[in-house]
Amino acid sequence: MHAGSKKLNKTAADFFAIFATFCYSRSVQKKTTLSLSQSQSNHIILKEASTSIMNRKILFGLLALTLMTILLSACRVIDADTIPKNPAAHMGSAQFLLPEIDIQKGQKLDLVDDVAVPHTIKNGTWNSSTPDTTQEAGAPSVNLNFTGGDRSTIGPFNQAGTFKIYCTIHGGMKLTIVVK
Ligand SMILES: [Cu+2]
Repeated sequence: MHAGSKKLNKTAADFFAIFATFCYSRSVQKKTTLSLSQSQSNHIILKEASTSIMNRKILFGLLALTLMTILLSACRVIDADTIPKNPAAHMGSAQFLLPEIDIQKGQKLDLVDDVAVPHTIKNGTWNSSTPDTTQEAGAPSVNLNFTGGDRSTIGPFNQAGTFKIYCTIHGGMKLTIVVK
């Protein structure tokens, strides 16, 4: 690439900022002209005043445009793929869709109720038909009510290990969370 194409790479925001500065200095110039022409006819003063107002309008228009450009480029930078997402465990009508999920230490976990069925999720597990309410050492406390079609986040899981949560409503509905 030669120097010419590098110059063309100036962002739109830069361009508008320079243009806005230029317009502002022009409007200041007009103001000076205005005070000098006060001894002249009212007609000229009015004409100068309206030019000054017009310049100010252009200036504000350009400032708004610059702001929009900056905001739009900011939006482009923060694109959906770059936002860190929590891993998710999905729930059906009476079970977790997958019985186990692996996550990284320090991560949170989204629990997603995909159906119109309520679930109450707590620390513990099902040993056949008997609930075991043990909360492992280092496990974040979990006590959540889902009404159906909703989601919630648990954690962060700050210790490596195996942690279990279960649904108190549905026998056998449990999830093992392996934190690595
Ligand atoms: Cu349930």
